[in-house]
Amino acid sequence: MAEIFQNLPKVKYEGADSKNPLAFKYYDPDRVILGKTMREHLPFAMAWWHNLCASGSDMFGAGTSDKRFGAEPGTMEHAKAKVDAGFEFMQKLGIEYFCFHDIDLVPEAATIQETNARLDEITDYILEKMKGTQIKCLWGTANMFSNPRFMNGAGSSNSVDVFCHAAAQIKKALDCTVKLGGRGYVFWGGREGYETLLNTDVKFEQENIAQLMKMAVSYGRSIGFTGDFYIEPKPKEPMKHQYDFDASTAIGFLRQYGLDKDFKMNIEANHATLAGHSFQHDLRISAINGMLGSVDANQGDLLLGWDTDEFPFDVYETTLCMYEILKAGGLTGGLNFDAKNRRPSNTHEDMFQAFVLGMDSFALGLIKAAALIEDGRIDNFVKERYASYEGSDIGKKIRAGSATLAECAAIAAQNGAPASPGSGKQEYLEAVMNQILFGRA
Ligand code: XLS
Ligand code: NI
Ligand code: NI
Repeated sequence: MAEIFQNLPKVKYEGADSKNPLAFKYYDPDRVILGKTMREHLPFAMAWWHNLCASGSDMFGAGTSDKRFGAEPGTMEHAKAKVDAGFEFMQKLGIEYFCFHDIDLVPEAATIQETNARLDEITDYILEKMKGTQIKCLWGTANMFSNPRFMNGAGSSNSVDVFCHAAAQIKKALDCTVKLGGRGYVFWGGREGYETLLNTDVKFEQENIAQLMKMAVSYGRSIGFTGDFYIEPKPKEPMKHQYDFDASTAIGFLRQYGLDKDFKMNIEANHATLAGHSFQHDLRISAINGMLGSVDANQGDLLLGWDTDEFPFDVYETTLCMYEILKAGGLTGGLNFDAKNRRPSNTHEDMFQAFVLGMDSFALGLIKAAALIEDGRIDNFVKERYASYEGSDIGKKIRAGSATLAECAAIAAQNGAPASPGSGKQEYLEAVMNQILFGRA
């Protein structure tokens, strides 16, 4: 097999003093942090679509980067060349997982039967490639948003024919995910939303999405899929409003339709910020509901109102993300770089450097999150902040759910005006964070 990324070496850990642009400064896979190796804490994944398919085109201009990998786009030779490129790339970076949409793997054909035959061929090829490597599938999904048939949605489409087409794609994407040993299966509701309520029956659409998910669970379990299904919340883009707005909304939806045992959240940083939340917020909401499954590890630009899918660079964000993940006891999924190079970063070397940046940002985040936890000042402050509950009989009763309004009112009358609830000390805590992040300057 000819090397595709010639002159791009296997990326190794060289430590924080290295100035080698193709070396890790912080990601040292065998380093143990809080009892587990970095490799175990950070199950990094490559997104097939951004890394192997997207060429940097946007609505103002054509692609800038060459993703032909020696073959003609739109052919099965190209589909295989992408597999070759992807596996070489993952091995050179030490990435152990990949994520895919059905039509990232093969060009869609005129009929479902033909597309499915192509998917059979490519998944055989991928399985063969996986042998003798550490590389595994993190999750699969069906692209139910690019083809014009999905202009009004997939599960939420007004057309039953489109609904059935979506079901067919999910069925096959589940087959492929199971065949490749995927840990999870994702529903990102690309066009499951609306442009105007004037033409939309929201209840009808949401019920249909739930039905489609139920069918997916029942089919997935019948073919031996034991992993988690994930909803990936996003508030808008491409639709004006998307039903899986944020983690809270998606969790409520799953509970309403009895899907919460089979589903968890796949939280994407840039989607959380589009919803007006921080990344940490949606991670926390998922975690406290027992639904933190996987993460789409990217970063948005707060000056832009869309999903810019940048490689993570902000170490405050990666630290707070890893803090939430550590506190939740880890991920059952992984950290998928649903991220793309900026359009002018258009060389193959840039693809490597983007992953070096992303992996190092998360490695640094992990190191710093562990330090925040070991330092204990923040956790202790939070514990102390609520201590009046543990420290009083009425507080214990409220926590246990056995207090009444009358009892609380009697205590309020007896105690008189409450003392100050105490300072929130935000600035102090932010200073602690800076001290942990930057240490000796
Ligand atoms: C788009 C989403 C998408 C999902 C997979 O904004 O992030 O890429 O991760 O369909
Ligand atoms: Ni995503
Ligand atoms: Ni996204």
